[in-house]
Amino acid sequence: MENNAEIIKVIAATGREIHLDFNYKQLTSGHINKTYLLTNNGEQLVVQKLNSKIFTNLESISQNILNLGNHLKEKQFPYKILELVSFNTGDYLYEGKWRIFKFIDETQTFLKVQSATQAFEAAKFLSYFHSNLTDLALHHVQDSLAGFLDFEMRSQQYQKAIHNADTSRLENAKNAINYLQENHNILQEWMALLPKIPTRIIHADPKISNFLFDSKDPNKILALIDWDTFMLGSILYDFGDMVRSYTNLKEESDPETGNNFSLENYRAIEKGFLMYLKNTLTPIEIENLCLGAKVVIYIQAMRFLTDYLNNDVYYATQRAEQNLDRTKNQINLLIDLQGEIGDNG
Ligand code: GN1
Ligand code: MG
Repeated sequence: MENNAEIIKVIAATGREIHLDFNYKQLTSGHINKTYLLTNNGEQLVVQKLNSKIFTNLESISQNILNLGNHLKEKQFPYKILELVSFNTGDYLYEGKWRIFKFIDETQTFLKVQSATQAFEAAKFLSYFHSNLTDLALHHVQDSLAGFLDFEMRSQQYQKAIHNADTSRLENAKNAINYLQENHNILQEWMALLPKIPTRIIHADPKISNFLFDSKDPNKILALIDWDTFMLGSILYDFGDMVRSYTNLKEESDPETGNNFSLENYRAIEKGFLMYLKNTLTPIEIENLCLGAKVVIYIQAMRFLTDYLNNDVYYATQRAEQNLDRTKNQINLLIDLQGEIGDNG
């Protein structure tokens, strides 16, 4: 938790006076940035201290948020759009790492999908969101996180982590390491597919906790948030990350096996995602939705395991072994997905 004085300084830097009702609490669902919900003078704001070691292109990220927001406003996008608050300097960043958004009121979020209907609604929303971006030229989106979609590089970082890991962590991770080795073909198939699929603007983090639902209706979405990873890449990544998040019947840190994957939710995501994109996606993209799902889960398992082997330097953890448990959770999901869908999607 940052100290009071620091947060007061950030609010003061927008020209706001601190009022009697000033208070804030930390929101903990993000793994990388620190996020606070703050009240002051009857106004609610989302204040974030960004992890500038991980997000090194913060200026580009602000620019992406502004460009996308303006584009969606021009198109009269009928949902809430993220709105940055500027500082006295006219910038959207303070001391290079603090950022403020207007709060979107009367909403709720979920860490785990509640039903196939909810999975369908989120996928349909993302489909509609994407259909509103097809006429935005690619150059309006700058690289938000270098190497994020470079899976060869992720593989190399993982090999390096294995090489440098403590013997005890290596021993604990033995089964996970073997599983990733045995399923390396998923990554190879993806690398072979990549040159055949188009580059598009993608969100790159459409997990369920990044949707704001109506506080009174768990199936009504008011906004898609977390625009930090907008980048150019394959739309199959977004499809895959939805599957990773909405078919998982366990929370992301739960390592238990048994009933990990919902085929019903998978079908709901397919249906929702194609709703507004059926005529936009190429046949090769449509044929490879399932490979997108498998590779995103595979890579996420590898990313959590890399961080575990590196002694937890990337993802925030609340307990020891959490990154290993996250890895197991992704692997259990992938095993069940492959068991139920096989190679054909
Ligand atoms: C991270 O920070 P957060 O919770 O928005 C990560 C995503 C992962 C996700 C797993 C920049 O997202 O790629 O899918 O955790 N973001 C980054 O929950 O690495
Ligand atoms: Mg994110």
